[in-house]
Amino acid sequence: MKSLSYLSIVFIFTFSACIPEEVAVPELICNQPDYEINRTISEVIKNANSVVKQYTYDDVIEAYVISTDEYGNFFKTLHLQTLATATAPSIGFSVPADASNLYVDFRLGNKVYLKLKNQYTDIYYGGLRIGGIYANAYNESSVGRLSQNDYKNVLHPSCVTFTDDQLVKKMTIPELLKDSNLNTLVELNDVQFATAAIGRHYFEESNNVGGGTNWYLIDKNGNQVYLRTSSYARFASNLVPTTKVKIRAVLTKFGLDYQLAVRSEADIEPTTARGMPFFTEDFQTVTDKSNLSLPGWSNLVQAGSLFWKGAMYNGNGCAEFLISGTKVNSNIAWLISPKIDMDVYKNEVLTFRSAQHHLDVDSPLNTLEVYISKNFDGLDVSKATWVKASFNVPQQTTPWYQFIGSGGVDLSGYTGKINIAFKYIGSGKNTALDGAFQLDDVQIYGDK
Ligand SMILES: [Ca+2]
Repeated sequence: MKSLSYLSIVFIFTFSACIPEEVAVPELICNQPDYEINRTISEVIKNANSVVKQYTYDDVIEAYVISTDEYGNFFKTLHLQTLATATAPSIGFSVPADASNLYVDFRLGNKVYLKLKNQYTDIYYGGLRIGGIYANAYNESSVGRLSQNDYKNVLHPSCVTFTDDQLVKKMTIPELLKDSNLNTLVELNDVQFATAAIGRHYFEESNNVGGGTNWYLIDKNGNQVYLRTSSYARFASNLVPTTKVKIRAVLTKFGLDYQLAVRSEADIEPTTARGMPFFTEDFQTVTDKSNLSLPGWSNLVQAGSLFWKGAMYNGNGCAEFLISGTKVNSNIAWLISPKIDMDVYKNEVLTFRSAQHHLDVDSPLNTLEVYISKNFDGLDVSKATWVKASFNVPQQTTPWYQFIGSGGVDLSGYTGKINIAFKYIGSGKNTALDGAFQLDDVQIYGDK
């Protein structure tokens, strides 16, 4: 993918609406002034925090434009980043500005100077914002849009433009999900839209979360990240690709959710045929806070009296083991899948996602374990032979409620019918061992 050159942008903007034929474009001369840089973005970030603050020094920084409002998926916000060096990854930030068609002056890849004096900074969901000031109805202040009169005094385009290829960072989903990547241009390869998105549009009114739709992109290890598309995106009503894709996007965050936003549909490049799970459970039919009861699944207590429950968080259903009520020494409960036939596909790989909250220590006495059995009778866990599988267990340092991919659990050695068990271990009495675990998106992929 190539960013548009200055010439072609001016050409499209000026002529394409009315004249379809090619028109000779006069050569354009760039004569933007250069400013002396005396501050780095990392220095600005170091001095910013969640409380909005006015910037009092006469400082100038430089950064490169990585977002565009040309295709409607970005609106009144510019995302900019530094150029990565051999020792320092790129650092990004956002600048809200009360202006439409920002792309005309601030083209993709364009180096922009920012004059910081008297502007405001804050850290919002982990990302630096530079802009004006905004006070809400409760008189709480935060960074707001630069005014229409102001933004051109703060943001100064230069004559230097880099390509996408010079600015983008290729990474995997686990590498991606960090605040330090916010507002930078990233590329994910070998990912696909989650099953729930197939046959659906980028934006759907039935899945409208604050003016946009979030669909999960998933990798072969069960890692997921949202792709967010605004209802105003020009491609909002197109269907999402059914293949695997290579995707370039800007990483943003809302609350706990990392969200990728593409500049245009061209950022989503179809690659190879998608992997199709032959077994999936997304827990969307669970009832919040009720003992889990799904067709074919077993929910069995080995110690204590608590079962796995259904949980709903912001519309996402998952399985959860949460210690509440009776405070017994040991809580152990097994959530066991239906029988899965391993003779239909080859090269089977299990993936799922799990999260923790209120976990105080990384201990075998408060954890989630996964087992596979070929001889579970559906009733008695102790009579079956269980083989433990290793996966990425959420750690105490994993942010609460943040689902992480399990990694691929190789099931290719199994034949016949198997059950997969998710075993919770914890203590209601020892409050150091009463952390909760959540489970979602159990999938098994295989080749025919
Ligand atoms: Ca779910």
